[in-house]
Amino acid sequence: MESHQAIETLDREQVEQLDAETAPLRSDKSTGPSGFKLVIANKNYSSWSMRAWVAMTAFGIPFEEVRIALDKADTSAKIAQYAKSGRLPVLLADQITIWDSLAICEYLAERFPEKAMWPTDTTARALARCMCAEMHSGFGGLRTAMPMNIRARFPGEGRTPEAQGDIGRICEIWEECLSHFGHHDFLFGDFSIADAYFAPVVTRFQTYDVFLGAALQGYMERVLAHPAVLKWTSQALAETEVISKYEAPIETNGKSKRR
Ligand SMILES: N[C@@H](CCC(=O)N[C@@H](CS)C(=O)NCC(=O)O)C(=O)O
Repeated sequence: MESHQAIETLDREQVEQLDAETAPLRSDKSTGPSGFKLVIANKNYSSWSMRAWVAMTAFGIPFEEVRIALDKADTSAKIAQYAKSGRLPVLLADQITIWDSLAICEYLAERFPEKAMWPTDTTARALARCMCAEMHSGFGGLRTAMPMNIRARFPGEGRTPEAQGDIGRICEIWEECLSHFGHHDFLFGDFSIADAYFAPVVTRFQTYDVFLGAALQGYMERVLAHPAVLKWTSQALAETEVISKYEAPIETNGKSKRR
């Protein structure tokens, strides 16, 4: 066959070129017996790490965990051993490096279709993807004024107009999902990637004492009580590193109290 011949006739130079071209996608790092190594940052502070970790844990996907503390002299060098993006989480799997939380979730959902990590209903799945995409690229007001800090309690702080706008939008989409699909359980009924994606928002609302009304408080309590979330948050509480820029929230007048 033509394609077979094409492979056979690749000379050494072409193989080397192909190797070089695909190098950024491959990983030489061992993934251990589970086949997956998830590299994360501090459990107290890293919301993006939490999303991937909670999704893998909630769906019973075994993985080896590597934790790199943020804000240290050697943080960038340590992250660079795994990802050129300089950001965590990173999943090492099947000889490739996946360096983004949403791509990690999508990859795992494809690898394990029987686990139904996304809602099984087409409409619900489309909405779940929209919500995760909106979280992934939006809610900058909330992320800036109310950084994740599971250990801390800053009641009433961080309420900039932008954060308030984001809180309103989050309430709107949670209410819509819970009433149409969630039936007072998780956003789309069973726990899905969408709930893993909003779990760090739930911890923020706890940290900053954002009250959303009885129905949404119930949803937040169910997320916080989910075994995967509980495991992450209890391990976050046991961490001792302090990152000062996440320890002093922004005042409502927009001025930063951060050191
Ligand atoms: N869009 C990325 C964002 C990842 C990200 O910003 N990660 C932060 C930690 S939560 C990070 O690695 N920061 C590196 C640093 O602060 O040195 C994803 O979804 O994975």
